[in-house]
Amino acid sequence: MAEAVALRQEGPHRTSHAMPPSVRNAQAGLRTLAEHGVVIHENVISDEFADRLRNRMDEQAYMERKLGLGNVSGETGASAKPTIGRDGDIRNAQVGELSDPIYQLMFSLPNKGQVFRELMMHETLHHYANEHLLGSHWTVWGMNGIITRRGAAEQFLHTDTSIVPAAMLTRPVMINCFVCVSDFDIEMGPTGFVPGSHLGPPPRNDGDEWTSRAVAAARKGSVIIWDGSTWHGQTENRSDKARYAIALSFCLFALRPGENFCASIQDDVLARLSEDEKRVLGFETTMVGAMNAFGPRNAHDQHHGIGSSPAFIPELHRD
Ligand SMILES: O=C(O)CCC(=O)C(=O)O
Ligand SMILES: [Fe+2]
Repeated sequence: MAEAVALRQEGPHRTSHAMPPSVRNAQAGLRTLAEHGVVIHENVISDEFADRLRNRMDEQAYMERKLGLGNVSGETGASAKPTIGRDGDIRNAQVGELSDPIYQLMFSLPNKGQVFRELMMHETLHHYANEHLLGSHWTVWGMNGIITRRGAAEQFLHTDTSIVPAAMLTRPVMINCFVCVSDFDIEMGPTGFVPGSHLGPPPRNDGDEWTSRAVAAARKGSVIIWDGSTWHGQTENRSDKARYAIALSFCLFALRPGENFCASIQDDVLARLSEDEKRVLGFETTMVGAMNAFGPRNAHDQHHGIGSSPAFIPELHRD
């Protein structure tokens, strides 16, 4: 047992040979994604944009720790066990915990800065969602920031669609656009993949969660795009450089998004969202197929779907 743990931390499951070739245009990227379930699209965002994202991540991460609100962990963060639906032993930072953690996760980035909302609206990423999800109406599933440093361990392989019954996974339902805000050197714990696994069943977690994985080494500004059903997991960070990533994923509108933005967008953020941003976050209401109707919670509430009446209509009586 001790030996197995040591082996995992060494990362015996890595191979850098089997990733499909990287691309620089979406047409090639979509073909690769359909065939292999994963593709690296280089140079999607500029260095300047990546640096703005990184600065905002750094400040937000620092303040979340300072206030005791940060989700941090030691080396087993997001790797502790192959328990579907849980993130390992992630805990809240102690108030004033200012040292750089091995692993920090920030949920709900659309609530945490304009620069994240700018990324959320990126045309190339929307193009991938439109095409890979076969033209179906989609919404943001989640948008999280992940920072790993030396010591972050290899994560069990998993799929992001484990919430969807496997029998329903007969076509793409989710796409993850994993934005490399820093370089993803081979030693920095880039995400590892089992190419082609999106076409087969999910892991059984009987040991197959440690199947050999191809490592997606990438440059800052690249986006690693995968089908939600592709087996993947972070590899160990054995470098002195921090790995910064933003996981921006989109799912069919017919699924309930992981971060339920219609419920969780903060009031002052909602007041500043454009109609397009609201649409992408799932606030659109349409009578054709996807009702998603929800009205205001009181006469002055702005928290309601767009595209239908914002009237506040409580239970009414004649007298
Ligand atoms: O941090 C990583 O490399 C993988 C993260 C992940 O599994 C995800 O965002 O779904
Ligand atoms: Fe994942």
